Amino acid sequence: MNLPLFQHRWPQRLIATASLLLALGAPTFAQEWGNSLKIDTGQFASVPHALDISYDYPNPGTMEFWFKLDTIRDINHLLGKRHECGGGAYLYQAVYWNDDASCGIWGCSETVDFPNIVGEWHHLAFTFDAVNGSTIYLDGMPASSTSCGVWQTSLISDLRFGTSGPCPDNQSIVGEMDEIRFWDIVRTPEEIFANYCRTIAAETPGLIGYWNFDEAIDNQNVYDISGTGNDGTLGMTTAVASDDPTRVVSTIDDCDPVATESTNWSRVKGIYR
Ligand SMILES: [Ca+2]
Ligand SMILES: [Ca+2]
Repeated sequence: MNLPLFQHRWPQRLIATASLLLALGAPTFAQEWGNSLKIDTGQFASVPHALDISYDYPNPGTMEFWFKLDTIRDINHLLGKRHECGGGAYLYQAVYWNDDASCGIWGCSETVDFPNIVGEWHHLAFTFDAVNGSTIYLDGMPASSTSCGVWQTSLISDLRFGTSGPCPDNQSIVGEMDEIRFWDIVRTPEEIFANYCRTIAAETPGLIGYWNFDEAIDNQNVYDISGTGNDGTLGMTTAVASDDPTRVVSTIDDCDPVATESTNWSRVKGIYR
């Protein structure tokens, strides 16, 4: 009896896929991303000031995270540690505006142009080093590099996700964030590419902040699972309030680093044009 076509093909495909995975190391095509943080106007998560996530000059570092914007505003603050809104009153920030994504630590900033991203998940990574400069990565690929100037020290303010310091409500994002990781080392291009499509072990060396928002839906705490202990809250406090984002099932479900590389910035779903 002839088997249906798919029953013939699947074993071959599985063998081919397994061979490909072995050849490539261990890329991950499908991940369990748990929950993400869904942020609406005037909502954010807040992590109290701590020296180990301050990146005082000249400490090097890497920041990376996933985000999705459901509405594009003039200014969309993704995260930031700043004490005033506007000017250079920040220690570090990430923002999407004017069809560009920018990541910067004061004195050291990178921008990548990528328009038309409504409703799409993207990954940004930013590395900085007083000697070797900074680089921004979009969806695992380096996009821009430059040298760094001297940046701030001793700036005391909350770290916020979904907005930046006391910036007005109309500059917070309307969308989602997930899988925010801070490092006290400059991750290499190979490390960023190999890991942006996967969750990682909390004890990975150099990891100093890891917020994955996988707590229970009604938990007001935003735990730093890196072991550094920089836990935050939904909104300003653990009280239920209108500044609280909500948790939803994360939909980062199509990440494919092999496709990203092989098509050179053109992902499977045509995200990067
Ligand atoms: Ca998550
Ligand atoms: Ca709250």
